[in-house]
Amino acid sequence: MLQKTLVILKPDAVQRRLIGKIISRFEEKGLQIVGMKFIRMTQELARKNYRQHKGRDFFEPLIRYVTAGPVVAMVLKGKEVVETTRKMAGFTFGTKAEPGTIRGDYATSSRFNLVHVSDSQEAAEAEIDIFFGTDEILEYDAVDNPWIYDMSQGTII
Ligand code: FUP
Repeated sequence: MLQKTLVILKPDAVQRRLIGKIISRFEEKGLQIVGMKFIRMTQELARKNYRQHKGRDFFEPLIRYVTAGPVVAMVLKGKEVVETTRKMAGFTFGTKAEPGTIRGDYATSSRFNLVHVSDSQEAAEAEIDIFFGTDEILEYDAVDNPWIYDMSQGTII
């Protein structure tokens, strides 16, 4: 069974012209893009997506950051995709993120950290609903999946 998660390439990723590199990492890992849009995050979307942080001292600066320019919102599909994409993003703060992760390789700030990635399956489902209508998720056969996973026994290994 394959899961879905929400990934957002934040305004610093767009401004620093890193979106191609970041998307390539997810593609090369074998994850499937089933939704993607280039949008300006509205105050309403930002406040909804980060509602769990309301009241924290970094909440308003965070909202200013993610609404400051266009973002790429994506729905990625894959085996244990929430865990995989969290690992690929790396620790929240750039200086603490492991090299080899997106933040570890490209971020130094404790706020401007390039990507948002849902942190649980429940959060992923709720966040996908915030940014995507059901008609904007495109389910299609990934023809290379039988070589990304061993699907020969009816399960996805
Ligand atoms: P993450 O799941 O790694 O994106 O991190 P959090 O959900 O804890 O935080 C969401 C965003 O708030 C981070 F991406 C950056 C911002 N943030 C701060 O600006 N300061 C903090 O101390 C913690 C988070």
